[in-house]
Amino acid sequence: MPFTLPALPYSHDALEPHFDTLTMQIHHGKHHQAYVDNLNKAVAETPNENKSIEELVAVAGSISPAVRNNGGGHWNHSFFWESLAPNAGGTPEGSLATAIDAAFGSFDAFKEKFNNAGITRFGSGWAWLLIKDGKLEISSTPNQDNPVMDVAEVKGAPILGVDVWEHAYYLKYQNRRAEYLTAFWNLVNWKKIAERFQAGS
Ligand code: MN3
Repeated sequence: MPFTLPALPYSHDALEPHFDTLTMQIHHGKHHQAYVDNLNKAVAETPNENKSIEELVAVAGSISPAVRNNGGGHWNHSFFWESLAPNAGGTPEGSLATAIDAAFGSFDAFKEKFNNAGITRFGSGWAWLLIKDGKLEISSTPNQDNPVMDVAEVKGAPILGVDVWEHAYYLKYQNRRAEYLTAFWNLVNWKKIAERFQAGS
């Protein structure tokens, strides 16, 4: 079994009250685990079982729907957990703050556009902040697609993403996706996002 569920970089109750403990336990321990398990099944005894998750996701559209959906699910959730932290939120600093202002006008304008990408994604998917051609852009993807996939409409290097599947928020926020997104900003680990920005720009 080449892929395993990564441990969260904090405890399941660490993101309270914004993301509740039960949602985190099920989201990480059941949903993410299922993507890992189904990805392992999809690559078993194929030439893809020795590839890294990055290699698989880059060509996901040409392998199989199972690898696209479950490989995307594994990549996206691993990225998402690392994007969050307890006692986080606030605003970015330094060159990332400057780049956000340059691309979107202000931090508040950026947040509004990012929230809108999440709110208007019909059904299940993700909203992203990514580096494309040296500039910051916002996009959204359906299902478990992401900007590093060959099938993405907007391709680039993501530095922040948010899961807008109902399983990410339904227990606490029911149908109120906008409230979940408001809570999300209290958890964004801007130190990690800035590291990704430095690495990708
Ligand atoms: Mn999810």
